[in-house]
Amino acid sequence: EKHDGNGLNNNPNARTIDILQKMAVYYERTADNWRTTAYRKAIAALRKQKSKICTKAEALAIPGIGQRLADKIEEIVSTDHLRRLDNINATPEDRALQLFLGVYGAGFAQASKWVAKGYRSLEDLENKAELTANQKIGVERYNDFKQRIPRAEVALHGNIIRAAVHALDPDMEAMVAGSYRRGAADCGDIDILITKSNGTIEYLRTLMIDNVVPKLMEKGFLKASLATTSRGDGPKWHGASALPGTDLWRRIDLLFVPGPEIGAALIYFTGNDIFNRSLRLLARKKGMRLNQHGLYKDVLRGPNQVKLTDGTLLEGQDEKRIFEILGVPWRPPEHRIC
Ligand code: DCP
Ligand code: MG
Ligand code: MN
Repeated sequence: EKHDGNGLNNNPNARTIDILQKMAVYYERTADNWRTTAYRKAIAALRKQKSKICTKAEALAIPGIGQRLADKIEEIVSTDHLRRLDNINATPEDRALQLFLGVYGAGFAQASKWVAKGYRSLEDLENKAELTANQKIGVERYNDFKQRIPRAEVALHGNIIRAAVHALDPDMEAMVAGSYRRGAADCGDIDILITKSNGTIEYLRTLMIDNVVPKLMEKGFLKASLATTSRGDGPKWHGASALPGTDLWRRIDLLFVPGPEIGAALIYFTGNDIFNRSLRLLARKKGMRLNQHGLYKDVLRGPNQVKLTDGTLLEGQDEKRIFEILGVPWRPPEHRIC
């Protein structure tokens, strides 16, 4: 049975969750991490409830829901509405800010600048603003990128990438991760892991960036390259793709992973992000460290928990084994929603 990737099937609190979700999205966009986390924790807790939570007292009895959230839950249930959500869209400036925050690559700072310059619409941005190449794409394809991608279509994009990758190297693998792997009925973007059991990151990257990506651009499947990063999270390519015969652009992310790291990378790229955070925190509490490359022990930390050494690799390849070593019961991707 497929769900929305966020565990919302016939949930008695679906309406409440829907409104809290909108608040969470708002806070996420305004980079209010503290509130975003509080809302998402409350949403996760509500999802687990078997009955409808109607009063503040009922809400407060649930771990992970505090006073303010409990007030809001009661307001939503009793009025079928949340006034705070209306306020977010109260003025033309607010509405413009919300609109601009949806432009790919535009953060809060950029969106605020556009508002301050007096821009109020996408047309304003197109006609008056000085846009970077990526921002131009973000504006032109605003309505495309905003749309959810049906699960079946995500699979088709995955198949095209996989076929292209196999044509060059039959030992290279392409796996669809992200919300798709969590079983979502529709996804915000397409997340694909590219790996080879004995392939280095450099090998994978070169093959993809110098061969597969240009070829798929030429074929017209890939539409634009939006970002390539190689630091921090590891080599990643962000771009856009569209199925043959359509002009609906989708956001697609490719992550390159050497074989020995595939288990840790699968955990990372399957998410969700909150689940990842809690798993990493748990590892830390047990004196280990989990990142997208592997699970490590004997990580020396100095004052303020600053990491002094990388530690010894315990496991990177086997996803299940990482759960085992952490002492966490195996959680299939569909249940990795926090
Ligand atoms: N990820 C993470 N921390 C972040 C961003 C992402 O751990 N700050 C990981 C977990 C995500 C995965 O990367 O599940 C893919 O990121 P997406 O932003 O594509 O998120 P999802 O695929 O989970 O959801 P969506 O359907 O919105 O794309
Ligand atoms: Mg995704
Ligand atoms: Mn993504």
